[in-house]
Amino acid sequence: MTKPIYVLNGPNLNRLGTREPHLYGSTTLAEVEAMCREAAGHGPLVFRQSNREYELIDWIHEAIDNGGAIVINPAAFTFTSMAILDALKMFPGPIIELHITNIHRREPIYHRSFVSLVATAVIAGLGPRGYAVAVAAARDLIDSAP
Ligand code: DHK
Repeated sequence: MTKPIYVLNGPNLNRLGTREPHLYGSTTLAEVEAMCREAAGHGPLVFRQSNREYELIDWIHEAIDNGGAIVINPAAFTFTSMAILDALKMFPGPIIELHITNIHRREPIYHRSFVSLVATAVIAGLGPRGYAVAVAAARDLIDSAP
């Protein structure tokens, strides 16, 4: 049984489509989910968003027990949450950190990611299409694992 890719999204991403479109574009979160499911092909995929840190941590724990890979856009928790970092440290599979924007080209407050300390890879600045790239890469990493 192929383990699912967990695509987890942090705070305010539920507002994609109307949230600062000059930064995040006009693609909605539902459209991002559809892009992820298409990129996953017939593979299982869990796609969730929360504005609550504890929920993201609970879902990471679920992925620890059931998931094959994590694609995570922690949004603002990227820069603040040691709790999410500590949870991700327990995950045995590949972790791809995903940001719609190039966080390194933004204000300095966006330059230091806790999640990058544990991520297998970081994708930042591709816009919403970055999710599809991340899911396809996660699928390959799962399939090529020894
Ligand atoms: C999304 C957010 O909500 C911001 O807090 C991050 C990230 C950037 C993104 O580019 O997807 O700073």
